[in-house]
Amino acid sequence: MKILTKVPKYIILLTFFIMQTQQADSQVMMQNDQSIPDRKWWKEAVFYQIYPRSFKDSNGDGVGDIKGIISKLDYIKKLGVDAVWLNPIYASPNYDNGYDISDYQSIMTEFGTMDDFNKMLKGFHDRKIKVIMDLVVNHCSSNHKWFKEARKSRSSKYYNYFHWWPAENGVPPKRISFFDENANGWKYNKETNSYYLHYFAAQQPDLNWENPVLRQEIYKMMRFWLDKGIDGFRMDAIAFISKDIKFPLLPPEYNGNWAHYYANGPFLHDYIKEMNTEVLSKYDVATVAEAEGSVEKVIKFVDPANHELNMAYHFEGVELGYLPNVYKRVDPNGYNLLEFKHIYSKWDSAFSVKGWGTIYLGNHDQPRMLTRWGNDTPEFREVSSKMLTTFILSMRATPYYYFGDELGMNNIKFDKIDDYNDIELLTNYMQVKQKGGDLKRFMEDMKISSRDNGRTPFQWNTSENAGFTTGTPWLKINPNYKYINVESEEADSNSTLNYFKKMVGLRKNNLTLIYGSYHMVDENNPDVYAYTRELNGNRYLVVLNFKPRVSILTVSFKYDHLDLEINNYPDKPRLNDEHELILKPYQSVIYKVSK
Ligand code: ISL
Ligand code: CA
Repeated sequence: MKILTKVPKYIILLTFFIMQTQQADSQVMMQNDQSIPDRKWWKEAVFYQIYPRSFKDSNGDGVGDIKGIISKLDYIKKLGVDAVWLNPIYASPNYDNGYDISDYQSIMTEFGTMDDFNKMLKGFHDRKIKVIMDLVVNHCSSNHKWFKEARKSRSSKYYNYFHWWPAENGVPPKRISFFDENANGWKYNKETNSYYLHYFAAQQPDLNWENPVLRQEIYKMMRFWLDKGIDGFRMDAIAFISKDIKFPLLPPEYNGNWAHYYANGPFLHDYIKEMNTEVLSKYDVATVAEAEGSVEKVIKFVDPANHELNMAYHFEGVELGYLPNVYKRVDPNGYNLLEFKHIYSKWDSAFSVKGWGTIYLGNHDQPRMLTRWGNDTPEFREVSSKMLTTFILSMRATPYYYFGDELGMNNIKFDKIDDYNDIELLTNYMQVKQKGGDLKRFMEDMKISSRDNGRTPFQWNTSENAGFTTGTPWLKINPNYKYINVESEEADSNSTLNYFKKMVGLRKNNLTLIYGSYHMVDENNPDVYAYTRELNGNRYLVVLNFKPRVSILTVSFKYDHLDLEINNYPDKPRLNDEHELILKPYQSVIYKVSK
């Protein structure tokens, strides 16, 4: 105090000023850190996936639509997310809910008009939210003009837009369809006396990428959307576009895993490179591949040296815990957390060398993440949902967060087959039935794994039909909307919704959580997934208890060096003298490590 009084006032003020500026500088430097190579908006963004059919219905027909999305733009903005991915909104007869496109350049009648689309895009952009759209070009709809013409005659100029097997060559070599009640990937077409290929439903004929004219049509269509100002594409089933068109017999080693055989065909990367040269390289947009297969195969899409796409997602994580050779039957013993940790660490390290990854647990092809990876019983619903959110938003990869997961929505678990809508489920049901299989068992399995669990309408409030529609919803609404809904959760500071917003804020304000290196802590711990994220001297410790019981993590940090940033419980975990951090069931915390 004495010394201070002797120092002239202006020096004190100056010192104070310098200290303030330094502090501010270090914060700005943190955000504009030059030492991070290759910063990109799409690496730093949190993506929010919207399944438009189930988000918000504006006209009472029971189907979500674009005007519905427009009416909820402020909700999306308040989440703090930077970008949205919209599932297909193009004209479609909806055998596979928009993944069967009959006109790539018009809007599905049920969803609205091009004018609505333009307004929606502007609405997002006015709020500084980017929009990426689904690009579904492995197949189109059998109602597309191309296919309607092609199937009339072998001499149609569109015939060669598709893959055919002439009947004079006999029955085509076996190809299994993912969505066909006879599991047959070929369908006979009388007018041309040939079979067309469909890896997905018979209403989804595969496009022939060998044909350069078809490829140019696709590129033209992509430019149409990019010129409108959309910010990128999520490329559906993109690994399947190139095929061995000699259609050899299926190698026996792929028995049960046709997807691996069908994917990554001989010219796949030539086509994507061409797409990049002709279209993508001309725009500053984000692209994400729905990839398939091993690290080596997936990495090819995103290796910057290849000039193809920006990001890819893998299936290894979400496929964990299914029993082999049975259709999507979750192992009753649950999944092994050590394997889970191993898979996500493996992919993190692959993408840390080349390209950039994505992280997700839920999407429109998955059941609700809470039911599948957390615990949807009343006791653990909220904590386990927050724990999974913490995981998705603290990894080194772009998060693709599925709408409704921020509310802690869970599987609806239908009892009756009539309640289901999904073509995949319905065709699988028929297959089990035809083979005289155990339908009861199938229905039980589907309560956990079916895609419709992730597609039930969004829960806005406690009014009838959850405020989603004034009509009859296209798919039943989970009756728990009475307490799991936006309105109730906005009012509750402790809700999963408010936790999500907080976690988004934490990620976005810390480049360390985006770009920082990743190292597992107590790697062989079978109950707790913990890792550090570190960048330029900043370090975070993420701790996730994946179990419905008290679990212990061994750490080497001193407790007074750990500053709590976020916690899904009111109580802090206790650290004992044995360096053990004691976590409540599903407890998740993030600490800033100060030394
Ligand atoms: O959903 C799956 C398994 O349940 C996957 O095998 C899925 O079919 C595959 O990932 C391709 O998915 C994409 O294309 C399909 C469509 O049904 C999916 O919704 C889409 O994400 C066909 O267009
Ligand atoms: Ca509607």
